[in-house]
Amino acid sequence: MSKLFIGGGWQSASNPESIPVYAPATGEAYAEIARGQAADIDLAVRAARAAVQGEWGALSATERGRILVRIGLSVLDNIDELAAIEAKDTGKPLALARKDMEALARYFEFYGGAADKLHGQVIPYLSGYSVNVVREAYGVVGHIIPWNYPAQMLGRTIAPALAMGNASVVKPAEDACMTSLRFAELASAAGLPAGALNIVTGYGREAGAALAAHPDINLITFTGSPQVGVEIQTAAARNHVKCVLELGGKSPQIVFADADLDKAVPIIVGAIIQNAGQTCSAGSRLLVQREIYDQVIERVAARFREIRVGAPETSPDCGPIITRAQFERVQRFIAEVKESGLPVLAEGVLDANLPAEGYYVAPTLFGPVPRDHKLALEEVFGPVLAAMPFDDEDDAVALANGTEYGLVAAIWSENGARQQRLAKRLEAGQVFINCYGAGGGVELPFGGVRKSGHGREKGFLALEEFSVTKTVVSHHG
Ligand code: TXE
Repeated sequence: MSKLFIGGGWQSASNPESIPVYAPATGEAYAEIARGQAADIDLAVRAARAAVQGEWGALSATERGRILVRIGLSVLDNIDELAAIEAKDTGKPLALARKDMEALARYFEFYGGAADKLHGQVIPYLSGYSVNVVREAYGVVGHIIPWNYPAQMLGRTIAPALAMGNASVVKPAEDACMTSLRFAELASAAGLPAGALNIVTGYGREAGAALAAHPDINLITFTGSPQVGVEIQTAAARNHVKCVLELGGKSPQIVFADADLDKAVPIIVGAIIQNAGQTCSAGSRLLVQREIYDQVIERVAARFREIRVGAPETSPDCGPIITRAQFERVQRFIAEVKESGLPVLAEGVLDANLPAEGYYVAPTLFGPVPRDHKLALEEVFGPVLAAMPFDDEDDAVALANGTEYGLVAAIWSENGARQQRLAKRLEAGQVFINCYGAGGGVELPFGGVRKSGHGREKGFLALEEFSVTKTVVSHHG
């Protein structure tokens, strides 16, 4: 589909050139998408503005919510088709793609139901005055989303924005955007008015940069790399536009000597190999109390050796990396770590029958990783786990907080008082105790601190993030 979805229908891009789409499982180019430009972004922003000022903006919150719920149901009605598109486009296991579609539907169900439930405030004030604080849509929201969970990210960012009455212009990642295009059609058929959702495919430096710098957007949300996050925030600042940024992490999984290892070990491994490690909240650092370090490593290593890497339809534990460029980046990172002399504690085995042109990486466990090593500090965005021993609670906290990131952290311990102490001291947007990710619940506010970004998506807090208050003061005395 090399067209753009603008103003409720398909439009040709201003530039006739297209971008090839590759299947990560085989390396085959199987489709093309439009290469949107600044002119197309401008058209989409105008369509979104017209929607806010027209039919979409005139709906009540309840009516908006009802449309969102219908969109969620339509996703479920078409789940097999959408999951197949997503699995081919991203290479992720079909079962994971299906879960992503369930999450996409759930975002619309949750925010559809919530659309009319964020109420204002009445503030007691001087006699003769009444003060109401009301919540309103920002207007036009720009969404720049990545390729690792294309459908989930779409739902996460546009469902709360639409629930609050904003209109959205989405620039999906050029590496994976096929589901967002099919989704736009489904949303429109489910009753979403023209212009409320616009999708402009294209490169980040072209369409993405044009969206971030557009003077007529009121809010921009971005999930992606910290470097691009800075560029987007800088562009938005020139127009005094608010930014919500989610920029990844180097999240610690902290295992104390009193942890239930039978429960912990499979979850620890799952938290780094899910989606081939291409998850912003991947548990990429394994911090283990020294007295059980060898025991934990032995068990985690045994599981690493059993990981099955494969194409989406083979029900693997771990699929390929998204693109040739990312594949080479991850391979290079692993090679550099090996060259630095760090011991490989376990390496997954790649089946000889895997398609030769697919982007498959063997999951790798390294340790003990020195605290100042690149692998201890930098996001790999691949199935690579860095193991490190620690001595006591203070040491665990120092190590856990010792990177520039702060997205997620997990504590494995049976000691309730310790769980609470640690939860307080860890610098992260989400802390999990004796679990990790917990199903990624739509209800759970998500976002980071420091280099992981700012602003919150998911949960009820996203409704506040995507709306703005107005204080109305009237004098009647
Ligand atoms: O990200 P980019 P890339 C991290 C992860 C990964 C690294 C590079 O560490 O290895 O980033 O991935 C758009 N103006 N994450 O290169 O470039 C781009 O088109 C406006 C973490 O894919 O940040 C895409 O839609 N937009 C992460 C989106 O930004 C621009 C998920 C993300 O691409 C742009 C992905 C520009 N100048 C990568 N340049 C997470 N937090 O989950 C690019 N884009």
